[in-house]
Amino acid sequence: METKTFKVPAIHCAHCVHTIKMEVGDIPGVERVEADQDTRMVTVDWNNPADWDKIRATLVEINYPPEGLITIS
Ligand SMILES: [Cu+2]
Repeated sequence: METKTFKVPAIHCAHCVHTIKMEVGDIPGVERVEADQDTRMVTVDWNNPADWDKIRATLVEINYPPEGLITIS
């Protein structure tokens, strides 16, 4: 299992948290999505066939891009 914790600056309310949990949670292989409305930190645990590229692409698509998008590998 892989895990990543990152900041999503666009989070501003419980609805944002819900959207991220639903959309990222729908990716096959994603095991857990935690998101905190106050810290704007998101933690995702995943196995195959999910990978960071898919998770990141989904977050960009729903307009919640991870902070430091370019440097996160
Ligand atoms: Cu919101």
